[in-house]
Amino acid sequence: MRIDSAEVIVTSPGRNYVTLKLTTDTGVTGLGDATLNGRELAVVSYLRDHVCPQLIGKDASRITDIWEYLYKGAYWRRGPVTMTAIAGVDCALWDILGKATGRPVHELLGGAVRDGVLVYGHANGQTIDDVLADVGRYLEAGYRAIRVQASVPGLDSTYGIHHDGTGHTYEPADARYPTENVWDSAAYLRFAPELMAAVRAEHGYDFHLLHDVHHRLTPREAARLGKSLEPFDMFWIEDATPAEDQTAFELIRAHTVTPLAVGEVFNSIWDCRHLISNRLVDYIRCSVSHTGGITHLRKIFDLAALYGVRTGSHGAGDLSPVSFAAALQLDLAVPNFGIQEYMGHLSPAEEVFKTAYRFEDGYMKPGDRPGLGVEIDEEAAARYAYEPKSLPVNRLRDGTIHDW
Ligand code: GCO
Ligand code: MG
Repeated sequence: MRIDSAEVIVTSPGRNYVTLKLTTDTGVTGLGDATLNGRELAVVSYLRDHVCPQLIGKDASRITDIWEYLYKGAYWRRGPVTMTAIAGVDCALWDILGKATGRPVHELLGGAVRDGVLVYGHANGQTIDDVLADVGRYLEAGYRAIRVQASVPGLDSTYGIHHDGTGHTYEPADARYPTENVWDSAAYLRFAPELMAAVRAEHGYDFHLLHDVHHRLTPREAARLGKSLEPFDMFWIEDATPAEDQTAFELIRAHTVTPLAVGEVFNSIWDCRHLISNRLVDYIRCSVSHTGGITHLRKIFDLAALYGVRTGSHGAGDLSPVSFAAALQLDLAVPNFGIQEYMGHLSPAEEVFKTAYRFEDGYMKPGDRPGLGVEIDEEAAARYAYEPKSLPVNRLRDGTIHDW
């Protein structure tokens, strides 16, 4: 079973998605998500110009060998562009192996160790009342875990607060030049406990409550946040501080028992090793698409298992349904699974990507289609042309660029 063609499909059904499609000489096709939000075309070039030509003629069932070939063979290792490109190839190869053997990928990974994948949805709003109503909608829909974000009073706009009435939230998809948000950590630190208190007072404690800080605090501020949220029994606080400064987590850990999650911007096991082996985080949030695919993410999850760290993969709307399907296959098969983010996709994406997974009673079931369980409608994909989009930039009140 040799790789006969390798095509990169760029489509923008609501968000920009980059999909690698591999086809074998036996006519089996495999899909992998290679979307690097806001920097999509860098991966398109990496694949089209450098990787795709080298794949032709290779034995598609030698997944690990191809992974090593692309990682070690390029000389330049790691980094989001490289690891997203490799992820696209890796997931497409697992998809092919599944289809060729007639098995869903989780069976090839050792089989399901649970019946469904616990997912969390995104509730948010401009005011606490809006948030309370949104949390109510998620509970009504059967969610057992909910991430809660709200606009910080006194700030004109807060990243990630947007509700289009579909029950899903999406990050702003702006044009080439990013919008600029103003941030104030002191205002946020005063507000966050008030928000979580209101959520627990209104909806009780019988569901998991999560919150994302988007890397905005100093270690000391993050410690204070964790401590102030302890009464609200958080499932986690995510990305409390910029994660490249890894010893910072020692300070946070020393002051709070609120669980910590990190890793959506990581791209290899080397980014995770210190935090995991020193037990500085509770959940590792790497995604299949930005961390070298199923093959590499499995290694990260196995390392995490040694230290009692659980998984909590990134699953924002800027990861395509192909990525989400791949995440579910792995989530189902790893013993130390914790939770999976599920932001959902805008309806045009459902025209382009035909998925088999379904939400049931708080859990996601990947279904038993062979491979990853996703097909792409290329005609539909062609109707949604690529448009450059950027995430917003974050500045302090005095104009200083801030972390996010
Ligand atoms: C999350 C993420 C998103 C990111 C987005 C950036 O936890 O879902 O933090 O909100 O901002 O994926 O591309
Ligand atoms: Mg996040």
